[in-house]
Amino acid sequence: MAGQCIFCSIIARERTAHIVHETEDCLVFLDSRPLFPGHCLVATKQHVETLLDLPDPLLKPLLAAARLIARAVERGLGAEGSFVAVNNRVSQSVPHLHVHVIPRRKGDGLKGFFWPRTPYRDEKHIEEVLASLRAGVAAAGR
Ligand code: DGP
Repeated sequence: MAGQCIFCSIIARERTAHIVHETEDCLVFLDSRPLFPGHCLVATKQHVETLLDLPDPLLKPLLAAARLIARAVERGLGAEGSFVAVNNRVSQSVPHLHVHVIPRRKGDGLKGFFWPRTPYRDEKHIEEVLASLRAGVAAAGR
């Protein structure tokens, strides 16, 4: 699958991405079109198209990784909460199951399904956010 699927290519390290965290079954990386800095995608390493296709043994590992990252955005980035979402087919632009974990703050402007995209200022900004997220992952894992 790695040849055709962009997320399989990221998982195979054939395509670059800013990787936040890795577990046995999932890879967590920054969304290249973030709603807010720190917007993470938690993808299953196994190529599964939608949540509906997820094999039972991967349910817990996927949700556990999403929960870890939801904690990490609070502990690492100081988010007040998070929006955790999965698009299945409709509005799903990459047909490889991934959970969006989006840091939220009150009054951040995310209303309904109008999603303002907030690009990183530069590579340094990405590295700062990555470092904070990784620190959050370490703190959340304790
Ligand atoms: P969805 O629309 O739910 O399928 O979300 C797919 C997300 O994936 C979208 O917010 C942008 C992101 N994305 C697309 N291509 C790439 C890529 O090559 N690298 C990274 N890091 N993110 C990508």
